[in-house]
Amino acid sequence: MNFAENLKKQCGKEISQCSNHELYEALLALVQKEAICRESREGKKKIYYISAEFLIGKLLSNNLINLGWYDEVRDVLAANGKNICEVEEAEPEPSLGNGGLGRLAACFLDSMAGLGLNGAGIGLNYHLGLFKQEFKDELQKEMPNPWIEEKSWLIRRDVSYPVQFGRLTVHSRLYDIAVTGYRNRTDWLHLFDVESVDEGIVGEGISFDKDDIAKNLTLFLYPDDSDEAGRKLRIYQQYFMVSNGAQMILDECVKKGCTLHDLPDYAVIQINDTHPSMIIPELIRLLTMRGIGFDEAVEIVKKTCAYTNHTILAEALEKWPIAYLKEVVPQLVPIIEILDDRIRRRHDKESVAIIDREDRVHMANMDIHYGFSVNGVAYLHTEILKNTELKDFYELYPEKFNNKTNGITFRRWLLHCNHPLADYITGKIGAGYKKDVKELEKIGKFDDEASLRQLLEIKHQNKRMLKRYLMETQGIEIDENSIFDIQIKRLHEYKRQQMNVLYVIHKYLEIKKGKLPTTPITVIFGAKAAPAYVIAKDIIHLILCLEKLVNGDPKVNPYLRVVMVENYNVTEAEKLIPACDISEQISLASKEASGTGNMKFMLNGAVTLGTMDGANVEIADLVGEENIYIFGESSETVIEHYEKADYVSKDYYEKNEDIKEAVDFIIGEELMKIGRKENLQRLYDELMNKDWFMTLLDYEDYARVREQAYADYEDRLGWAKKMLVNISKAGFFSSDRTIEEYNRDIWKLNGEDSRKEADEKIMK
Ligand code: 26Q
Repeated sequence: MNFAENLKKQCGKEISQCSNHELYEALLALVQKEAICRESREGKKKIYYISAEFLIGKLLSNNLINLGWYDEVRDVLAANGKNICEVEEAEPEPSLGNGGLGRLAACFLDSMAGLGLNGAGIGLNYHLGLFKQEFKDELQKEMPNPWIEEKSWLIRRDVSYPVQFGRLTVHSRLYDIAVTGYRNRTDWLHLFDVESVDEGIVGEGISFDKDDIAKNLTLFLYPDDSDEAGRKLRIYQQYFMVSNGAQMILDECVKKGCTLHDLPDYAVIQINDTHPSMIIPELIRLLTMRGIGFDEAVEIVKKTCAYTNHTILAEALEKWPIAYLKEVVPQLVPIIEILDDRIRRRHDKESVAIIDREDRVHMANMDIHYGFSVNGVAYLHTEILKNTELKDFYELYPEKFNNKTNGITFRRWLLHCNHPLADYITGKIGAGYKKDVKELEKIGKFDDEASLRQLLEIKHQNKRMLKRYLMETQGIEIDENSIFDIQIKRLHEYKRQQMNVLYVIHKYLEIKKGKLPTTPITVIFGAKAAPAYVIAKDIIHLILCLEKLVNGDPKVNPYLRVVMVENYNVTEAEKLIPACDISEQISLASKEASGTGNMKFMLNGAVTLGTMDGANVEIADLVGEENIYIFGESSETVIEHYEKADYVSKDYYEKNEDIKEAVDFIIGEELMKIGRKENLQRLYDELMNKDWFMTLLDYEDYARVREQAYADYEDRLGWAKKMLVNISKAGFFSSDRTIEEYNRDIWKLNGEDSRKEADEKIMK
């Protein structure tokens, strides 16, 4: 039976008679059936990637690409008067992550499956996900984001474990999502859930009873942790995840013949930041319960667990009061105390202790002592960990430290999200780059005028598509002939959206004075702020007020527009990134561990405007200084400012007239008429009196370099050449490369374990 007939049978009626949602569900069923047929055979050793977040995005198209079905499905739908893009729209986006860390986990699963590694993801099935962002009165409102429909990618399994919290025991339920490998076998994402979850306890917005654990455990991702009940709930979630994960891992290994003494030959566990760190004491506990001596259990765990650090922000490193742990997971406390005691006997530096003098457990410290590998996520990040942030640990265990520069899956971030560019590349260099990204570099040779003009035309086409999308979904009007200057990422002061805003204010004032940009500019933001992060929400308020002011001013809006997209998520990113000209990566040097949006933009032919931070450093290295716009102080200088505590933002305000004008504008008449005094004044005060992330330090250089980028844009062919170099050098940032490095240096699954060769034969 051919595909069209198959689909028709699945639908139970003519394809042309189906709604887009019916077609989505029918395709889901067909894909799921095929994915199950391609389930991996178990090899001996397996990598378990455990993470509180998997920001997987919509799955239909991605799976169609990985199965090699995409073109056929598109054509069958088209032949029946249906548009595959509209069918894609019918799928709800799972919102199982906050940002970079969760999206990275999703890219890694795609690459693991694509490379045929014997691996799985372990996480939680949050019913309402991360909140949905709505704008009302120029403010962010948080709403629940129910994403699980009756028919979904979740497959309910017959697997359940007891998880004990103090006096309360909860029974889990496992749901699996198939991770289809590109032209390869299927791996699984295991998401644990509790059946007693009750969406009915959600009140206004995202408020709910934080104490009713059986009903709220897997309701939301990271509920507000501004109060004690919220923080405790986070510990409940973390322990629920790791206890289920650990029980499942041990069961799977035993089934394969593992005696538990030889666990490291069967399992390697990658701990994604400290959120799953309790798996260390939990595994020790479970091993001792199964008859292994404590000392040996510790040694086994040490050889099984590896830790990835994603942040250098001290405030983001998890430190749990031991009193909370005593309440939620009393069974782990004696184990953690022994682990701490052993470290204290061997080392007297307070900085490497697990339990500090204030009785807080430093999760990262436990990972470093009791895991065999510690990695950062970009070259600079790992260097800062070794030389500054984790220096005392690096001195103890230099052999544990290694760098794994992040990557992105090209299946989603090029083949799926940018068909015109992918087709163009295939037309020039063939399809080989889809499996072996090293071949992408070949596109760099096509720098003749005709080819460059084609590249510009593709960008223009993507800009038109974004224009249409924003009009249809948010009623926002933009000019496709303007420069698209985009900053999309979580809202955080260190990422410095506020610096971008100051520049926008400056431009607005210039235009008002009659100094007009040669090409109009559209500045696009997309960002969610944590519900309890007051200043971040003030920055959103400022952006929304500015959007209203600028776009509503007929003297200004032909030259400048500001757009804040609502509810920025993976789906929005897929529309925004292919249309971007200038990619804003402007974090304070030393603060952004890596960034992965920067890689997605580069791959799609945007030019980076950024600081020497995170993976920007590696991007700059690869493309050369003429193909990137770098500004700002170096990480060394920034770190020195922190050490000496000598940065005074007011000095910069007073020295520079443009800064003064832009900062004052925040509490000036025009914005006050639109916005709320309380929020704008608070943000102004923050910038003037604190500015912890040194916005004003870099502003002058930022504005200068941004002007330079706009000036260079006027030479369209010169610009297209920069785009081309960026695309051609992006191969390094494939997550396939990253995963190969993880496997080579940390996981060490051999060909036999990962079934790679055998499976490659099958999949041909
Ligand atoms: C911690 C304690 C309490 C509540 C929440 C948290 C929490 C939640 C999420 C802490 C951190 C996160 C997420 C961090 C994250 O996304 N980090 C990003 O990881 C990317 C992948 O490595 C990097 O590219 C980014 O630079 C880094 O910011």
